[in-house]
Amino acid sequence: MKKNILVIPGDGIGPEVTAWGKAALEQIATAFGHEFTFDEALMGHVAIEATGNPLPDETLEKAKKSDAILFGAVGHAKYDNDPSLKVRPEQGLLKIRKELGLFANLRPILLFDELLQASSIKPEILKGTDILFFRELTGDVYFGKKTRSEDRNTASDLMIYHRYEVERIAHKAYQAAQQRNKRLCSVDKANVLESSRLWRETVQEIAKQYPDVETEHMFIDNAAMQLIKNPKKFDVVLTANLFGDILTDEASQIAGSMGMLASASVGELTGFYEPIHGSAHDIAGKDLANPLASILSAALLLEIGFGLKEEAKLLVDTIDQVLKEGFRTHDIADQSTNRFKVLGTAEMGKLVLKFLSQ
Ligand code: GGG
Repeated sequence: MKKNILVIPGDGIGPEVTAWGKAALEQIATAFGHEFTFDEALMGHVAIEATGNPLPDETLEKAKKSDAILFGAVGHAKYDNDPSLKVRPEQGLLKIRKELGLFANLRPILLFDELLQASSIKPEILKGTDILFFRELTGDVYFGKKTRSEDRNTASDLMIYHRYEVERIAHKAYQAAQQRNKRLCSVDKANVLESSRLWRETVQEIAKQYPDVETEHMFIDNAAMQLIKNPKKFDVVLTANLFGDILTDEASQIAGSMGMLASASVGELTGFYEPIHGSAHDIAGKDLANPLASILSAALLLEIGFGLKEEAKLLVDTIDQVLKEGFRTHDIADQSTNRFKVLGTAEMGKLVLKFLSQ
């Protein structure tokens, strides 16, 4: 198979981890006889520094022409500490999602048995958990009108959803549920928010087309609690942009760490694959980041982007093997025991490639 992949490393730990996602794709291409060519582009703080724009036109053009995008992260401490800055790294990410029509962000909560102990939740509660989140990506407060009063003392972000936005992601989530355990939980705040009432009534309509899937509606506050109390109750979770962002960070603790979760954003144009973690600038350049979420993002790119199931499974199985042999990055190493061999970013990346070639 011949494919052209655009790599956007971004900011902070983005470049450190994306290097290993890309290396894994190169090794898979060699092993299976595929021809993957790679190009690179700027986005986020690095793009602002180089061009003044968090999403340069050149990046967007390359993105539209490529067959898949492997992305790292955006963000920088400078902007976190100064909310008055108008041009911000995250604007690049939001704009590329909008421009590529990437309305569905799939976030699998993949729990490796070896990492049951890495979570602060009891292993017996976690074991067997397998959740696929569908986070809506082109609506909500992210894209609604933002205002600030003249005296700067009042601010608003408009939470806005259109019926078609809910419909299109609901179809994708139901279709995924049909291929899994046929259970879908739609998460909203319909007791308070009008946009959530539209969300719920739209999902109720779409549900009629999927009678084989059991539908449940849950308020976000209850979902946040159930995720910790009884994560096995979930199969496919369908939710809005902001709720999905928050719930999946919470769910990363089921998988052991933010450094273990990958995501796939799909929609109208090129698919976009990235770890769910941000730029983590506090650990950038220190060889402390976990490259496994980027390698798992590469696996999603192969499976969802190119339909290469066997290749994707090999990457996931290889990570499982590495973990079974006791290798860990700092974020997933249980500090109370010296049972594990704790590795830096580069050592972990190299080890995955070594196991992959065996
Ligand atoms: N790899 C994910 C990433 O870079 N996240 C940073 C971020 O600002 N994301 C905005 C959002 O998805 O809500």
